[in-house]
Amino acid sequence: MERTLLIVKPDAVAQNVIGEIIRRLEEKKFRIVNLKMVRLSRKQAAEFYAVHRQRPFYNDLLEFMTSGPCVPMALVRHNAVAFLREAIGSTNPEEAAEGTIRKDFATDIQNNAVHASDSLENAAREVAFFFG
Ligand code: FUP
Repeated sequence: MERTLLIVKPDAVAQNVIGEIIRRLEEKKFRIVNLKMVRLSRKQAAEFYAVHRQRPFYNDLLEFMTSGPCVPMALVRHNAVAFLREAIGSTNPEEAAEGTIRKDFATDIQNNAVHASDSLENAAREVAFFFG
């Protein structure tokens, strides 16, 4: 079993689809082992996305991630990291596969509904970031 992190981002919270996203994850046999609603500070968002600090979209990304509450959750499943990446779809919703969370709920590459850890190493870091 692996543990990974999903964040329902502020755009998806504003669309009232927290429950629908959780329903899809539970249907795919992810077990929620921790969950909360948080409004990230600028400092927290900057730390979470520090790997992107040199990228041109970094400032806009921080503005977006601090624009409203988000819902991080720790998920457990066999092959959780890869399965969750598949379930959310491509970063850019125009490239996301049918039936993925981003295909259905993302607006554009920034307002893309959810975050999911992209490796086991990042999953451990990101779960610890929110849940200690
Ligand atoms: P992902 O792992 O799919 O979330 O994608 P990345 O790690 O490449 O990007 C992290 C976040 O940066 C994305 F979710 C949204 C934002 N981003 C942009 O706003 N513009 C871009 O061109 C690329 C990423």
